[in-house]
Amino acid sequence: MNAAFRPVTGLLADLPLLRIEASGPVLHVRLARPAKRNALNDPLVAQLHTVFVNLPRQTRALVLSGEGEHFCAGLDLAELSERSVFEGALHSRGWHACFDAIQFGAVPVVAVLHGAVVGGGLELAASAHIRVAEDSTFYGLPEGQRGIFVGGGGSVRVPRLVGVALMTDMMLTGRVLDADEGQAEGLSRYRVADGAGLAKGIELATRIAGNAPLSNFAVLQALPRIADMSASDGLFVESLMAAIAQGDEAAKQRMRAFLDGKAAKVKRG
Ligand code: 1HE
Repeated sequence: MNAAFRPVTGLLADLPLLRIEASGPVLHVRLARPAKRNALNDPLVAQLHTVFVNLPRQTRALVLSGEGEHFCAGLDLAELSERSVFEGALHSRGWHACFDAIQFGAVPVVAVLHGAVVGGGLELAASAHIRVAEDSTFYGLPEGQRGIFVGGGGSVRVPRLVGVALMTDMMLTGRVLDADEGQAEGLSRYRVADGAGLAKGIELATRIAGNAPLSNFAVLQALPRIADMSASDGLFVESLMAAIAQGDEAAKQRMRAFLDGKAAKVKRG
């Protein structure tokens, strides 16, 4: 773990199911319920939501990971049997509020995945903007086998990553994808060895945090919405977003720096 990361103070220090540390503009949020494989019970979802609507002012990028052997075992099944139909709808809407706060929040989120990324754990991972997967990662949607349906935005976000056909297969047959299959199908963008995920996630988040905040905001807010629009509407919204971004002082400074030979060139990867 990078020595520069320090526990946060204030409101975010008081969330017992999460472990939260900051290093300058990068916030690292760990699901910290390893005895239950980071299964998402109501308090954990509420605490996650609290983080994303109360980010420290200096935060520019966030790394999300899970403590223990697994990223997240999904919905806490112990809570499920007690719920009425109406409570089930409200519960799902609560997850939507939390995961929307992640996807459409103020800063880009890099999820570092290992072990089980299943059910609601995959829905959570899908609400992040970039996913890094270690060798041990495996993905499943056992909702079909549990007699339920996705309720944390999975039916909206997962097909946008892997297509409806693969999600249908995973839900109907219980098919589990390993880390390489997940990478090939688009569930992760980066594949690393076991134990290397956090360093990669922090490296990416640090790079992202160096972008102009309004550029990152445009990527997070405009890109997914434009993808859902007609081409004509999308092009119009793109023009507006481009005009707003280029008018920002950060953009002007960065363009001047390049023209003055003070900014990095684009290099081969
Ligand atoms: C849990 C949960 C959970 C573990 N809810 N308690 N999700 C699932 O169907 C996945 C269910 N879990 C598993 O398949 C396995 O636990 C794992 C593959 C994730 C991990 O296996 P393993 O061998 O490392 O751990 P374990 O021994 O199975 O579990 C350790 C403890 O965590 C044990 O509790 P203990 O008190 O006996 O020690 C488990 O009961 C507990 N545990 N997973 C509650 N999910 C809004 S809709 C979303 C719908 C869904 O997410 S459906 C998918 C639910």
